[in-house]
Amino acid sequence: MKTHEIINPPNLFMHNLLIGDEVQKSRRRLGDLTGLFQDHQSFEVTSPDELVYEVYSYIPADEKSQGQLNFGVTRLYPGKIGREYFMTKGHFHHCEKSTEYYWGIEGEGLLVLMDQERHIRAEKMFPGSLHYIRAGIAHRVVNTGSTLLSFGACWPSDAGHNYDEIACNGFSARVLEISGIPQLISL
Ligand code: PAN
Ligand code: ZN
Repeated sequence: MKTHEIINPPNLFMHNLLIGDEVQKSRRRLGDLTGLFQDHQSFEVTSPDELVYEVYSYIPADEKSQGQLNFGVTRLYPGKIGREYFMTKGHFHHCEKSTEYYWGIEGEGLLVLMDQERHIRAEKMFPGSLHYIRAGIAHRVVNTGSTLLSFGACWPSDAGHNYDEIACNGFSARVLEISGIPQLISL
């Protein structure tokens, strides 16, 4: 009979947060999101220091290695610039074959998805919602609620993030509050 070692995994995922020395953190403040929102006048009169979202990532493998996965939690704060809700920058993946899972943890929002022909659709996010982001689809999350929206993500280590396409051409629709309701409006 052989006794095998039983190992403690890293307990990084505590209370729906990623915590620990191995976790990478990034913050996006309004000042980092110039040009993202439609209403430039409202943007100019809001403090550039206002925190829009934080990303906590566990990246165990080199970004060039295939078959590996990253894990992250994004915390997107409530707010609006004019009628447009706070949102993530959004991106395509550099590797066009890469897929990704998102899942809702806390709060409410919309996951906006756009293909390479700029066809757009959105899925509601809520605690327990599961979103399979298919290959070649740009993805952005919008907080349409009045509380923190937190969601998890799992993506291939070699996916890469292509922000340039969205920075140049944006998404083909925006989520705006119209008559008190979040609506996905084509431009
Ligand atoms: C997520 C996103 C995260 C922040 O981890 O990177 O929610 O959104 P932006 O990267 O668009 O600013 C993911 O989709 N990773 O691939
Ligand atoms: Zn992604």
